[in-house]
Amino acid sequence: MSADCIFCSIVDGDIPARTVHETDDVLAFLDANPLAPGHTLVIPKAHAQHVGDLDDDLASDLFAAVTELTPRVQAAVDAEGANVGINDGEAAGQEVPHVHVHVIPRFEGDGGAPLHAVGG
Ligand code: IU
Repeated sequence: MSADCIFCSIVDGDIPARTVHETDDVLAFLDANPLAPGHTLVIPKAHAQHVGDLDDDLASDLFAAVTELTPRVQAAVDAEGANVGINDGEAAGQEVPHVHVHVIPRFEGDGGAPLHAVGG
């Protein structure tokens, strides 16, 4: 838990979120400003700012939740694919300093950019 971390407040239940999955160590909830229907964030409950701050067990638990959730999220909104990614560090666009994996459902012809469009 880190003071002033909005995602720690969500973990603690002090700020409401639409939870879609929870284990002892990981929480997944719907993004408050979704880029697509079903846009989900998967986070470690313990505060860590950068992916490099995660220990191996927590990184493994986090990715296990992502692999389990991604097809379920896609199915829930009838998506054909998903972008799964982490903005790590301010330079990469990280706005909330608590590691979170975006699972963003994608639809044929939705006009969104692929991850490899970063940097033009
Ligand atoms: P980023 O990778 O740090 O840029 O993404 C932060 C995400 O957290 C972004 O998609 C926000 O819509 C989302 N979010 C949220 O779901 N709930 C909040 O209270 C806040 C941000 I602040």
